[in-house]
Amino acid sequence: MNRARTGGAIALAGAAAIAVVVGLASSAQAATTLGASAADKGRYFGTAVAAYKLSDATYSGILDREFNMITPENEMKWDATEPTQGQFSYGSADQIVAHANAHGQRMRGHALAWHSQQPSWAQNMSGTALRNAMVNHITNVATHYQGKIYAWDVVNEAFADGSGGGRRDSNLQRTGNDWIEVAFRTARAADPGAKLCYNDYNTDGQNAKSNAVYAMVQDFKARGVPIDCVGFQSHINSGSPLPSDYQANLQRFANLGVDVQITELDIAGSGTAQASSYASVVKACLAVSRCTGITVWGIRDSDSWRSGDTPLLFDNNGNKKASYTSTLDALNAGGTSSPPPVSTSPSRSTSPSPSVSPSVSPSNPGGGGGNGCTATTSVNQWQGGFVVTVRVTAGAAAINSWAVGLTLPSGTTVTSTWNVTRSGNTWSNVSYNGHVNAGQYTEFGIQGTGTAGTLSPTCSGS
Ligand code: G2I
Repeated sequence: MNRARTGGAIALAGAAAIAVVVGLASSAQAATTLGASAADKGRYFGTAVAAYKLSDATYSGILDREFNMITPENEMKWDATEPTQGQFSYGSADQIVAHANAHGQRMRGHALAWHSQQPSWAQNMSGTALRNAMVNHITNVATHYQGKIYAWDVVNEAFADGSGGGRRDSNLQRTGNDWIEVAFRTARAADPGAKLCYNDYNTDGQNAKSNAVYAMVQDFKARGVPIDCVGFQSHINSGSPLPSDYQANLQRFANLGVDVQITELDIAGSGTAQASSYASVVKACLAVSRCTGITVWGIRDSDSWRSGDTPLLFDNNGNKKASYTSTLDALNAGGTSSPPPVSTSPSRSTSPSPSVSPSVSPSNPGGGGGNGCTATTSVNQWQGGFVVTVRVTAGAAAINSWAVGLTLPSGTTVTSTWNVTRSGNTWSNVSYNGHVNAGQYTEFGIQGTGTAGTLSPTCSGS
């Protein structure tokens, strides 16, 4: 990419894309839907979906024809999934996931930790209680959807607007500056196969806010905090216009070693101007090899959270707008750079990288002979609470069951566990994770209050 020219070029990109594609549109090869065209470029094209609209035939007809990625607009948020503390409610979100499964669409999960749309019980919490509640929430929701989510917005909108470049004040922020990395580590432990994203708005160009996010991502990558992607919401309107350095901004994040995604695109306006801006966004994403996909924040204008801005690709009756055509044409015309690796799931192993947690205590090999295993622990400690991730690695032969001996220090209380059954100080496999191939590993988690300290796990396998 020619960075120096990006600023000027992008304003013209939309019009250029429209012009270029007049010819291509009639070509036999041009894809005729957004999802198919994006897929041709190794990307996805998604939309936000509201569960209660799925019974609207016009709505679902467009959804299933055009889109191959779905973000629940509200159904996976904290207030929806844990309306009462400890009581999880997945009905509407499950409905969307079932729809996606039935129609070959993938899911973006949105959003595990956010200052907004918290249930009232969480809004009234602070300190350790809130931190523990957040960890428990993330663990439960990400575990419920384990294996079903392409990418999670783990943390949403944690940075302040304006020139300060700092964190947004919130009850979560006041639990300690490390709340974001704790959220990411917790999500990784619960669903190791999901890409983990930080998502925000007003970060679409280079500014104090995006610089602050950039510094955080850089720091996370340097310290091994598990982050895989950054979402750029891209709610574009006259007060928040499409920045001239949109593509350059995506590229600088991609250069940090994360995927970038356009996560909530809508553009106020109409006609050619709106169509041109949509094409510019598409062109920018296609020009950044790690820009893996685009999601628009709703289907018809009437579905939008800002319906008065007519910001989407279909009119209130479900007819394609000029912006739809410019978007499809830009997708079909794109592909000037090498596409990102095509995969339907993250390319990592199904287990988190060893670097996700700050401390690792090796264990004694257990069992002996060919059926041995080792257990190692990674402790994520904050004031008053912890998450221990225990990794069970099979030795030279596969094992069909395992038991980890692990004694937590006095003064600790276990508040939740996952992927494990406990009997005193013995932690054993559950039905689905007993079998571990030679040299491979599985992980389980323990969340508690108090201080975990240095742990010395043992392992026996059979
Ligand atoms: O605000 C636009 C988006 C900004 N980024 C994060 C997104 O999660 C956010 O989405 C919007 C939804 O599109 C709205 O539908 O988030 C809003 C809440 O912050 C959603 O609005 C809420 C209304 O405020 C509630 O009164 C309503 O009960 O939608 C709820 C469910 O319809």
